[in-house]
Amino acid sequence: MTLPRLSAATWADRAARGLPDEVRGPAVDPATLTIGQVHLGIGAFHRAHQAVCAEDAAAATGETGWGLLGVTQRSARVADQLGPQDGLYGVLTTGADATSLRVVGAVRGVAFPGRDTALVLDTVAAPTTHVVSLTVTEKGYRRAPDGRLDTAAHDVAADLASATGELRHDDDAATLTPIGLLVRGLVRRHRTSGAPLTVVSCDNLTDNGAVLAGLVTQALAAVPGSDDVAAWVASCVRFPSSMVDRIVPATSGAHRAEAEALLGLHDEALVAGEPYFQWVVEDDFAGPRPAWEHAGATFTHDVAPFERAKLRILNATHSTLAYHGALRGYATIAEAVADPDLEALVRALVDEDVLPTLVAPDGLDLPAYRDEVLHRFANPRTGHTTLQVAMDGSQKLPVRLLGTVADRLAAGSVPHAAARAVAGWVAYLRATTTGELVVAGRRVTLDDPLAALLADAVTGPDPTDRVLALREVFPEQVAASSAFRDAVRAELRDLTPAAAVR
Ligand code: CS2
Repeated sequence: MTLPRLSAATWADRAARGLPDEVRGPAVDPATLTIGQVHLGIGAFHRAHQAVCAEDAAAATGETGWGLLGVTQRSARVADQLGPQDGLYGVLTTGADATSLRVVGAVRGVAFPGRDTALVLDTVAAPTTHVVSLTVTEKGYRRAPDGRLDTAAHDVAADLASATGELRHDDDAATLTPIGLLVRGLVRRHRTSGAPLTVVSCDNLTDNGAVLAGLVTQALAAVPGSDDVAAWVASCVRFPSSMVDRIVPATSGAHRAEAEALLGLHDEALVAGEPYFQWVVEDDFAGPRPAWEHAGATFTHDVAPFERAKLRILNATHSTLAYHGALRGYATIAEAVADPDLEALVRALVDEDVLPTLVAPDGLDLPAYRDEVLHRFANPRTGHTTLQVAMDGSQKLPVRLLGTVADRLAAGSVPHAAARAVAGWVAYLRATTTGELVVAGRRVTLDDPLAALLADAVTGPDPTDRVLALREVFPEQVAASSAFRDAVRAELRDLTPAAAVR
């Protein structure tokens, strides 16, 4: 039987007929919300995290001015999913023992820059918009190996030209990158309302606020005639850091079946996530801000210790389980962490290599946090695949793992567990390049923006030196350590998929 599609009308009808205990609707009437925040990168993570928080905060405070305009980056797919559903979508929360579904209505519009550039820029510029937030993934920031904006890349260069056009009111120029879109939106805001604005990065980067501020400054420095805009950004635009946490896998057929059974409606925009939610935000806003603290977020003056603990404990062990797990043929993170060898490896990584590099944020017991993270990974109902976490390793490893390596080397220690984690990535690169890695019956190919470079580096005997010499990935002090290279080489010797599968 084909179910009716979720929309404002079908939802109202469904709610009128009575809902099971596990299902609830929007916390506020979506029709009452007006847009006060633009979100760049409206993927599954945003819909399961910041959008839920926005809605709960609106419900708690009665403030109706914080509805969201979501912007997709790559394709119009999310716009096509949410448009016919009046912006409504379900969030399926898959706890170890209980499942629930809530329909969220905080997203009041979805735009695709290829189609709706003017709408996005006008909304960023509108004085009623106070916040722009981003989840565009590590690679979305378009940084060169030196960490600065990659102005030599053709899409970044095209966006700088488009920002130059914006100064001259050239409304037809397209934008290709999230940073380009943001910069162009800032140019328009400066020349129209000039109202203060807060830009919140929600990506897994160290000091994400400062990184984003730096990229915007570098972009404007490359746009002739934008000095006034740069001065306005420096004085009227804030870039607080934030640490976000919720495990949100790609929505699967099983999630869809479960949601449809609960809701009785078909939802093209469904997302799924674990029950855990955390958002630590630097309290540094240029103008009004949403009261996210009423919806589970924490405001603080120093996000750095939370961010560092999360990246170095959660994300580093996640990636380690992804590569080593995939090499052992495990399809999910839950299966990988249930393997005693792999659990021992990630515990050693945290205890021996990561913890010595961290200062616990106030009120956080780091060993307890480690245990909680591994417990979350073990939830078999999350369904997060090793291959999803394994993608984009060249962008993720420097942030989550190689800072630990650099700090341990600087302290005079060779981080052996981290070397084993890195060797897992190199073995994964090798096995995906030769085509010998098969997970869940499927041959795995490498999903990484630097795939060609990485494939080249792992081809031939003894790839360790060539991979560690990639300045796009490994910082100088790590690449220069012969002790670390030797440790990775030694670990790599035992790591082939064939040998690893039990
Ligand atoms: C994961 C993260 O895909 C990945 O690389 O490590 O997306 C992780 O699930 C989130 O950061 C959890 O908050």
